[in-house]
Amino acid sequence: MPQQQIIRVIDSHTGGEPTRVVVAGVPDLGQGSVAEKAQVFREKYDWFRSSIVNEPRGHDAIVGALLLPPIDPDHLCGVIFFNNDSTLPMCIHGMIGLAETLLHTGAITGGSHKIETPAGLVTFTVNPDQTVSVANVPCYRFRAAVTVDVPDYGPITGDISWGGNWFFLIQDQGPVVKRENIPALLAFTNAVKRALAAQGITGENGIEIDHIESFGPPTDPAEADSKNFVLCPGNAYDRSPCGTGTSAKLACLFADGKIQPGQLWRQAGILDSVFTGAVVPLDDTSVIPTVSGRAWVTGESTYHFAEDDPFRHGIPTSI
Ligand code: PYC
Repeated sequence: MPQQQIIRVIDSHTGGEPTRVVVAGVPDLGQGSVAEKAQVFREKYDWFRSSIVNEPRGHDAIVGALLLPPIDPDHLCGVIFFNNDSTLPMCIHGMIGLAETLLHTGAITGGSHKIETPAGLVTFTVNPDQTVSVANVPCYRFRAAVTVDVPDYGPITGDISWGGNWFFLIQDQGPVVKRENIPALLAFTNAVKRALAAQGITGENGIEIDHIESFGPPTDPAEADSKNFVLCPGNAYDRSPCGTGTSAKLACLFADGKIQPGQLWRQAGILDSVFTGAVVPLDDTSVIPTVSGRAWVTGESTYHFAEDDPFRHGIPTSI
């Protein structure tokens, strides 16, 4: 990396799930679309990704966000989300964290803003109660009631849905969705993910299903309609209810006629933090979900890269 490059980040969490926005020192990713820039980032700057989110500066749950200039001047910015594994097409907890970060720096004072992501254009809106609502990309259920044989668990049936990432959604199967069961839920969802890959069950166009979402009853039905546990790529679990996972769920609920346009769904995560969501139908197959939650800024850092630090570019997750 260039000697003088200063990398500055701002940390936040959304419902318990951390976001680290890189506000200075973003590498030059060329002139392409955000999806093309994400490709350049994966091919040429994996050391940068690892430096930001992996230990010793980070940990498995952190989602990083690269702030990019917008391609369309009517949009606020572009963003590439990334984690301990690679880049993510979209991330709603991260988008809420980004909005809170931009409020914190004074880059915005409120309002609605269009943001370019590899998955497409999304809009966030800062609400008077300090929550942020994210109108997501079009989401849809790809396949319903798909059964996969999971070694040690038996047949497990779920829906495959696009919520900005690919999800396999499982209802009331496997370990009970509660905090004490996190190790058991990690083992179960990893086994499902491996079985899907081994049995060739994918998202549309053969794309890997890299998020597994297990649902059960909420801890308190007065607070939420459902509780989830979400396995993300890189063997991390989402501390929040996962906004793209909530979008995938909303697409399934709508396809099943279980929610109507505009009807509020309250999705709790494994820590019982809640995202609310609703859909607007787009066409026969897809909906635009809007998901709302709250983020808090937790810190700001300037990173140092000593030449003789063997772990200046992070410790790869596979170690
Ligand atoms: O909130 O969409 C989300 C998300 C994806 C991965 C982690 N969080």
